[in-house]
Amino acid sequence: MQDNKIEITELREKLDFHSYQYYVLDNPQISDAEYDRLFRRLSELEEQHPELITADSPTQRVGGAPLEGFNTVRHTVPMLSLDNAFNDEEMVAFDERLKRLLETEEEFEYIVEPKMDGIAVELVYVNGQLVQGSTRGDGLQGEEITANLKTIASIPLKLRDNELAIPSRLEVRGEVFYPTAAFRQLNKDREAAGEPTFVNPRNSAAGTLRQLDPRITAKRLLDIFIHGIGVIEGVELKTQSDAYFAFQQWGLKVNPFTKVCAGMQNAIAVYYNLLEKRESLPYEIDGTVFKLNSIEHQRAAGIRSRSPRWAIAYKFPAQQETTIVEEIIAQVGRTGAVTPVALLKPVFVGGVEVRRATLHNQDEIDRKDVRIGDTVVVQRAGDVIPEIVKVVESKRQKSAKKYTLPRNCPACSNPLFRPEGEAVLRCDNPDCPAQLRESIIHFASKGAMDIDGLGEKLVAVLLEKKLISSIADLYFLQKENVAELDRMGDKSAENLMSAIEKSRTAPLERFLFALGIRHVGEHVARVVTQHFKSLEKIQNAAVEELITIHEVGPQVAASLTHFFSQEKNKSLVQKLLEGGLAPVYSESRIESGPQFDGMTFVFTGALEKFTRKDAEKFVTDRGGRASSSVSKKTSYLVAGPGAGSKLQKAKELGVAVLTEDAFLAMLT
Ligand code: I6G
Repeated sequence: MQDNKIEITELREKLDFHSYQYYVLDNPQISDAEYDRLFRRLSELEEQHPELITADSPTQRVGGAPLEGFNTVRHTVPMLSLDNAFNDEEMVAFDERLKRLLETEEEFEYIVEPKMDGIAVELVYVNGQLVQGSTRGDGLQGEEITANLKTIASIPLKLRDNELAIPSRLEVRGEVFYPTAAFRQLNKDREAAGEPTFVNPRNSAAGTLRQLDPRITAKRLLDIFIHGIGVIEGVELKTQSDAYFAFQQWGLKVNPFTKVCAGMQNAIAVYYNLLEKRESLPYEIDGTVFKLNSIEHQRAAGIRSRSPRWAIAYKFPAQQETTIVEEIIAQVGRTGAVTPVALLKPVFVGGVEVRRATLHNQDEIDRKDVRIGDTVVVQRAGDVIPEIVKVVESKRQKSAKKYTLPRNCPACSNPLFRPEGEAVLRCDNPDCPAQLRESIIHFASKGAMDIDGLGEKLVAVLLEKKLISSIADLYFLQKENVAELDRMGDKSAENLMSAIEKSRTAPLERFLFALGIRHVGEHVARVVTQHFKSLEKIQNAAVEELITIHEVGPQVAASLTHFFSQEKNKSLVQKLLEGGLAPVYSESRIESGPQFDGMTFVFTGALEKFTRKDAEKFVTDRGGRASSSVSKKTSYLVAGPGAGSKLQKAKELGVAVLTEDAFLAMLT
């Protein structure tokens, strides 16, 4: 019995430690399998000795039977909300207001952190034990959701005992959120099961926390960041950053991007830095939160009725807005895919004007029931084409008109077809003028041949005036003819001619991408080029050899060989070469300093010291390979803050993990 008790205690300590390493520090020390083995052993022992089960045992995260409903609990100290600011001027005004209030001209220290788009909750620890968890509710009272919160692995059931004393009572506030990858998987699973999907991670986090059956909550991989104190007894803290340090000591998870800044201008710089990182974070944030760092200053500033005077949310531009669908058109892409596109009443989304949004295909139009004239919610994220999230049904007018894709290509009238297993309609006319126009636009675009000044409009004019009728004709254009076009003139024509001239010696990988071969994006073009090193070899490559290249699968291989086997494409390449196009394979090899031949690097997390593209170039310039996935062949994983599953996999496989600084040190 005594032995069992000792083993149980040891197992709980081990599991707590590894759970903390994995879920709070994002720094797993053992494999999932090893963790499961320890967990099973503990469950087994507790089953044999139920009298030894304690409320804070790791086995007790997933509670028993479903609840009937939630009790209401009163927060000891009201949970306030935050005022919002939307531009730098408002932030400066906030800073000036505080200086006046506290009668000082000295710069304040601010603590800045991402504002999670999640659900506010409170956790109550008594003598280190989690005794209660609740939602914010109306700020004064919320719903008691302890059983659900206990299922969140990054919430400690008992505070970690470190050098720092454990407060006799601690009430902390935080934001529960759904990590983006887990959210996508959840929706995928729900769709497969025929269940309604969630609109966004925030809604799914809210729905999950309100589950009456904690076993369902446990299956959803929610996470939390702690950011505030309601009550603390027995420990004195001087600054907000001291509080965050203490949270971490006690095993509570704090956002790793939190920064202490001297003065408002430095704090604003952190806002812009996080705005840039927004897309690469593994969760959604909708702004940043600025707080006075000094707790004495916080006390002196005080609170209004619902919000503190010493904190403010500096919101990011919204990534969703509502607007009206003015028209739906069928757009023919360069590969012949016919996509419905909604033409929208122009609206600013996330600081960028949006006029069109993709509707993907007819199934999508039908599923979302989007009609011409509807008010819709549009969303944009990073470089992705804006899309329609949903229709605002309450605003639907009687005049709203349904839309069905045409049976014939809108550009060439060729009958459209839907390949088996695909959702899109296609035009397979090799001479379709829309496909030609789109391929030329793609050819000239930035990531491809980067022909400055040759955009959509000019391509359309050149085609219309019959100055070109294929991609290759670009290299036979005469300056005089271009200069005669409306709104061109001598100077613009000269600029275009020199941009075309420059593109004659574009890197081979960009030329391969510019050809617009299906499934050959920038990354694939790069790995294929690095393997073959010459256009001729790529043209003659066999499927068998192509599939030996890491990251080239049968689909890509088939697409490449098919493209270069077509007479039409062979003569296109031939004519391009005759027009003086001479794509160059340059290893752009840096021969001095460290060399990475035979090594593969993977970059993950939100890199702070360099962009992913630059990092990959550092590696390839020195003979190494940059890959997007971790495998046994990976030499190094370079992990920035917020690294998740790739870091975990690297640890499991024993792949060396580098910080950004360690990677930079390798280059010198
Ligand atoms: O709603 C909130 C989100 C994040 C907050 C907050 C926060 O700090 C990072 N902090 C305070 C003080 C309040 N609400 C009231």
